[in-house]
Formats: sequence, structure tokens, C-alpha cells
Amino acid sequence: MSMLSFERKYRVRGGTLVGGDLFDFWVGPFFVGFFGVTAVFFAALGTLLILYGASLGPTWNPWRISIAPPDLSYGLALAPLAEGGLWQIITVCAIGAFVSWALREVEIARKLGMGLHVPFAFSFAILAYVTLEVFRPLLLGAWGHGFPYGIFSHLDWVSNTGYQYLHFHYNPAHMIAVSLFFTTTFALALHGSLILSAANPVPGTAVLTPEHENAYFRDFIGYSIGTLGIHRLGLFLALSAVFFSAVCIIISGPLWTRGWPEYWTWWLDLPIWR
Ligand code: 07D
Ligand code: 07D
Ligand code: U10
Repeated sequence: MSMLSFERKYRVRGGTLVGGDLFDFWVGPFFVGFFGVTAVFFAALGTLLILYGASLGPTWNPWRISIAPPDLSYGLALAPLAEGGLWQIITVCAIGAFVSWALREVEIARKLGMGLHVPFAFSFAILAYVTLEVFRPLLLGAWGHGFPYGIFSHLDWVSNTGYQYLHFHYNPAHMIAVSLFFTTTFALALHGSLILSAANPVPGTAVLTPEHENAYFRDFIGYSIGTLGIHRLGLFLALSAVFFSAVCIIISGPLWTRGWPEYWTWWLDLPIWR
């Protein structure tokens, strides 16, 4: 059965937040909606501005194109286009596109009578991005603290910002975020492998059920979190990882200005060692 005929019964009217029936239609597989139009608008404008910025720059090498934020001397002011103004408009376009994308997810969920878990999850990615490009620069008093738009140049920013605090691994929120990212992939590996082991067993044997999945982990570690529980845990782990990432960068500068290793002197100063 082709996917489209299968999907026809899900192509129902309504659920839109803005625009009523106006954009309530599909183009091929894509639902459009008001926020589909705004997403395409912001994404197209932002991409065109990146291309314009690249045309002003020294290279067309896709890995080396970079649109930098304004110099720190501009503070929180608007800068001329070629001196960071483009970065400022592109940032507005990016936020416009990401928020449109999240609201389009909301409209699709409402249409289908589903929960809002997907847009809720994506909003954490948007939060991390806005923390890097808006909240932290605002708190530090200059747009120049944002990261540049370029594949290699944004890596340079991460490295330079890390070394500005001597050794970023000593940032306690970075430790928690990293551990949560590792735990997220561990949980997905356990879940993916468990499901495949039951749903895709040795050829010639019957497909097994969640009963077996539960029994496996009870035999193994004495407890099974359950079929719904593992998805709740996965979402929680992933969103916590991104949340603690946002925390680790917002405290670097606005809250802690010295090297991160120095933060741990509180441990050496505990009266217990004296
Ligand atoms: C697989 C879903 C698909 C998404 C993809 C990304 C673009 C950019 C634009 C040339 C998992 C599409 C890429 C549209 C093209 C221009 C101007 C998601 C999947 C395939 N990074 N980062 C990458 C972004 C930050 C860091 C790769 C974006 C922070 C490190 C890709 C953002 C910090 C490394 C990329 C962003 C940081 C990367 C692969 C926004 C901390 C790598 C991404 C908007 C978070 C890796 C050369 C991936 C790499 C990498 C995109 C922000 C660190 C180019 C869009 C500032 C250390 N980042 N990044 O698979 O190979 O994501 O870099 O915030 O090692 Mg980055
Ligand atoms: C910001 C992405 C948002 C994306 C959005 C969507 C499109 C559309 C279209 C494909 C947050 C974009 C979509 C553009 C694409 C199509 C069609 C996600 C974002 C909205 N670190 N570190 C982190 C590790 C070191 C440093 C986070 C590990 C060094 C700094 C994570 C190591 C130093 C910052 C992390 C390590 C250092 C970070 C990133 C190991 C450098 C940050 C994840 C093993 C010398 C950043 C909020 C994240 C952060 C961050 C992991 C090493 C510096 C926890 C595993 C020691 C300066 N590091 N790091 O945040 O917290 O994703 O950002 O060594 O700013 Mg680190
Ligand atoms: C999961 C799951 C599960 C499943 C699943 C999945 C999680 C158990 C049941 C899903 C998982 C997968 C499929 C696995 C793979 C996924 C990943 C690895 C994640 C990463 C994904 C990617 C890298 C793919 C990314 C691709 C994207 C985002 C598609 C890109 C598409 C577009 C850019 C078009 C978007 C459409 C929009 C915005 C609306 C419609 C618009 C158009 C069609 C364009 C036409 C425009 C208009 C009509 C509007 C007018 C335009 C204007 C005003 C401006 C125009 C200006 C111009 C200059 C053009 O758990 O269950 O299985 O499957």
C-alpha cells in the first residue's frame, strides 16, 4: 500500500493555531500550515543571507565559510551588515525558523489528537541555541560572545571558549551534561537491542512479546522499567542532557569568570581535611 493512500485518513481538517483553513493543506508528504510558510520564509531568507555573507568573504569552501558576530566593541548595538549585522539578522531568521518548526509540530500533533511531547522536546534544543546566541551574550553585554555560523569556525569558538576557562571538563554542569549524553546513548542501545532481540529473534522461531523483554531485565538486573517507562526515561535523559548543557554555558562568564579547575578549591577547603 502506498504511503499516501495509507495516510489519507489522517489528513483531517483543523487543529491549526493560526490562519484557520487558509494554509490547512499538504504539499506532497509535507503538512504546510501557517508555520510551514513562516518556516520556509525564515529558512530561505537566512540561507540567502549566509550565501550573501559568503560572497563577501574570502572563500566558497563550504567547510570554511563563516559569518561572524559583531566585534565585542559593538556591545549590544546593531552592527553594519558586513561587520556582524548579517549574523544578527541570520540569528533572528534562525530563531524564527526554529520556533515556526516547533509550532508546526504543535499543529500536526493537534490535528492527530496526539500529545505535545515532540514540540516540547524540540523546545529544549531551541533553548540551548538561544542560550548560546542570545541569553549569554545579553548577560555578558556583547553579541560578540555568540558563536559564528560556519562549520569549522563554530568548532573554533567551542575550543576557544573552553580554554578561556582553562579546562572546561572541570565545569560541574558540563560533567553532568556529558554523563547524561552518554547515558542517553547507553539507554537507546539497550532499548534498541532489546526490542530487536524480541521482535526479530533467531530465524524460524516465533516473535516474542514485552513479557519476554520484562523477564530478560528481571533475570539480568532484578528490575524492568517497562515498555512505556523506557521511553519516558529516554526522553527525560535526553532533555536533561540538553538542559544541563544550557546551564554549563550560561554559568561560564555570567556566574564564574575564572578557570573551572579553580572552582573545585571548595572541595580542598572542606574543614574535614584540616
Ligand atoms: C544528525 C540531525 C541532522 C542535522 C544536521 C546538521 C547545518 C549547518 C550551515 C554551513 C545531530 C545540519 C547542519 C544546517 C550548515 C552552514 C552555515 C543532528 C542530526 C546534519 N551545530 N558541533 C556539527 C550545528 C553548536 C559541535 C555538525 C548547528 C554549538 C562539535 C553540524 C548548531 C556547540 C561538533 C553541526 C550547532 C557545537 C559539531 C554535525 C546550532 C555545542 C562536531 C551535527 C544551530 C552544541 C560536529 C564539523 C549533528 C562536526 C558538529 C551543526 C551548534 C559543537 C555541522 C546547526 C555552538 C564539537 N555541528 N555545535 O550531527 O563534525 O547533530 O563539526 O546550534 O564535531 Mg555544531
Ligand atoms: C545548541 C543545537 C540546537 C539545534 C537546533 C536545530 C537546523 C536545521 C536542517 C538537517 C545543544 C538546528 C537545526 C539548523 C537543519 C536540516 C534539513 C544543542 C544545540 C535548535 N564536551 N563544551 C557541550 C562534550 C570539551 C565546551 C555540550 C564532550 C572541551 C563549550 C555537551 C566532551 C572543551 C561548550 C558537550 C567535551 C569544551 C560545550 C554540547 C569530551 C573545548 C558549549 C551539547 C568527551 C576545549 C556546549 C549549550 C549541546 C554547551 C558544550 C560535550 C569536551 C567546551 C554537553 C562529550 C573540554 C564552550 N559540550 N568541551 O549543548 O553546553 O547541545 O552548549 O571531551 O557551549 Mg563540551
Ligand atoms: C521515530 C520514531 C518512530 C518512527 C519514526 C521515527 C523517531 C517508533 C514509526 C522518525 C525517525 C526517522 C525517520 C529516522 C531518521 C531520522 C533522523 C536521523 C533525524 C534527522 C533527520 C534528518 C536529517 C532529515 C531532515 C529533513 C527534513 C527536516 C525535511 C526537510 C524539508 C523541508 C525543508 C520542507 C519542510 C516543509 C515545510 C516547512 C512546509 C511545506 C512547505 C513546502 C513543501 C515548500 C513549499 C512552500 C510553501 C507552499 C510555502 C510558501 C513559501 C514561501 C512563502 C517562501 C518561499 C521562498 C523561497 C525563496 C522558496 O520513534 O516510531 O516510526 O519514523
